[in-house]
Amino acid sequence: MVRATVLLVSVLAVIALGEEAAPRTLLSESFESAPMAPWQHIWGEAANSTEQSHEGRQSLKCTVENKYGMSVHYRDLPAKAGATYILSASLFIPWQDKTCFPQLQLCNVNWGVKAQATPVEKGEWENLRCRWTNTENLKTIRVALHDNCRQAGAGGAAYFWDDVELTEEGGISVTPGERGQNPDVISGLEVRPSGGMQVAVTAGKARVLGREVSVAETTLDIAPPQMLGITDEATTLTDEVPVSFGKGTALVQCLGSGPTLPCLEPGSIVVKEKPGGPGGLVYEQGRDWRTDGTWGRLGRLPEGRIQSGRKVYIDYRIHLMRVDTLCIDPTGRVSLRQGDSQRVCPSIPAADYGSLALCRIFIDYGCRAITEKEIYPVGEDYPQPDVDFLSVQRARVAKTRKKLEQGQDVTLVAWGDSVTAGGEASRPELRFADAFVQALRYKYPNARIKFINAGRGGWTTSRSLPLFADDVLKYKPDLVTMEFVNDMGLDAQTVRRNWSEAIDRVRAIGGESIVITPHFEMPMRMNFPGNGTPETRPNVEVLRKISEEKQVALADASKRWEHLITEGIPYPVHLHNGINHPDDFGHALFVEELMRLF
Ligand SMILES: [Ca+2]
Repeated sequence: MVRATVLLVSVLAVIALGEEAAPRTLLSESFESAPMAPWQHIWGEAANSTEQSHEGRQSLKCTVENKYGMSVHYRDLPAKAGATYILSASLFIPWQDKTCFPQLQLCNVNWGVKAQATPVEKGEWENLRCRWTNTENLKTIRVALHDNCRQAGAGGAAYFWDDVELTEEGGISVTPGERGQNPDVISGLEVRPSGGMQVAVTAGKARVLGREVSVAETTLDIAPPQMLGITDEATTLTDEVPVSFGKGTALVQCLGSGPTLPCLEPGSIVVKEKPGGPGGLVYEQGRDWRTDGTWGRLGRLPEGRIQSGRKVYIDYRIHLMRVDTLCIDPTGRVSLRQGDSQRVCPSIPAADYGSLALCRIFIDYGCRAITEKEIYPVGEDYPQPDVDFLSVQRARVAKTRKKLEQGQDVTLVAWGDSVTAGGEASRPELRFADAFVQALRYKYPNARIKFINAGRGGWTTSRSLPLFADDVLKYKPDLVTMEFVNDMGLDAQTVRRNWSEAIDRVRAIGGESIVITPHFEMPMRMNFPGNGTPETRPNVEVLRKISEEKQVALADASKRWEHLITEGIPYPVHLHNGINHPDDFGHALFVEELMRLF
């Protein structure tokens, strides 16, 4: 009875979520210009042509090769579990043509046909249409325009495609910033806290290695969080009042790469006159020294018993963080892959080959028991942005893209704060601005790109704007990327004024701009309500609005970070300084969002 109820509830949940999603266009291609995103092409020839068109001036002319009679032109698109796909296209087969068998198909990535439409007309445009529901939870679907008759000697037969459109309706999707739903779970398999450091997985069914497996209800022990004790750390306390991560005397093991980490075990600090065990004075908090409790920073109280400049010895404890991955193997057994314990950036253990990663458990600093907060179901991948939205954004950097395509000189300035400057990629070439330029160089090998990094650590637009002429405009940039996570603390009006001014001044010298929304900072700075991580900083929405009003391209990194929880990734593990600087993975996310525009 219990199991039936769980099953019914999950089925209803899927239906409810499915009904919320409006149909959206994944692909709309009229072949009027160079393809916006890459079509793949493996047999025969295909090129935009003015010989025939259904709508507009051009269509895609496909010419069959001779050896096997093949012509294959295709595109892969991300698919959502449970969604229905409707593919349509117009096809023209000339009367006089040699025998050919063009078909419109929806396939998986191994060319397994899921739905297809075959023409009956010759000598006039015909609309083909097919539809398919993703009950197999494919992650990718392939739209194929092809002739696969495999008859030798068909070489030269040609036909024309136009107005290819793919829409998606329904499917599992969640509100941004919410915990995910694993697309390979068929029923049950919810992971819940089960008291202390235990989790329970409810019975259910999953798709593992392409097969349906049954999983019995399972309870698992999660290893306790690791804590380290530090003894006799010798230091000299200054009188600076300890505040947050930057002021006061730092405990060495709480120091990250610059600021301190909030990894101190509260109440664990003991400040002593002498190292070792008993003997010597133990100084009192509030009388001899003070701390703000969280950040591992101390200060001497001048009226206390610690003489100025005198060495003291400190004992304290710090927490480490860890991510475990809960897996289901092909026999339906549930197991746990335990991750490494680190002060920052612990790795996320992968599932064994052939096993399903069901859920991640995030053991943050100070975790004492598993609650809902620690449980991160592995859900769907980040969806591709809406095709129409992306095409609008791409048009806003059209001048730069054209110059890149034509192999001209292009000057790019990255304007921003410490993150633009590179904090905290492990190597210079992994800083997002450098990696973006490198990606452009790979994509446009003939272009000559001059790159200037105008990132200044700790600065906001208010502080940077007075130097804008010297930092940015004097290079006469074709393109300026703008990133300021530090602006999240400014008031909305100032953000609006500063960014508008910067965009206007770039435009006035004929340049284009990209507004980059910031990555996520540590949860404490984001004020997350409940168990989700929705974007909470009002200035992010202000930036999106400015990009719309000013008609400049948007690279929405914030949206990408917001989705990490849905993918089962606890985003704080990608903050290299534990506070506000992304690691290499975080920098790569910026590059991905920027490259969507090129
Ligand atoms: Ca057309």
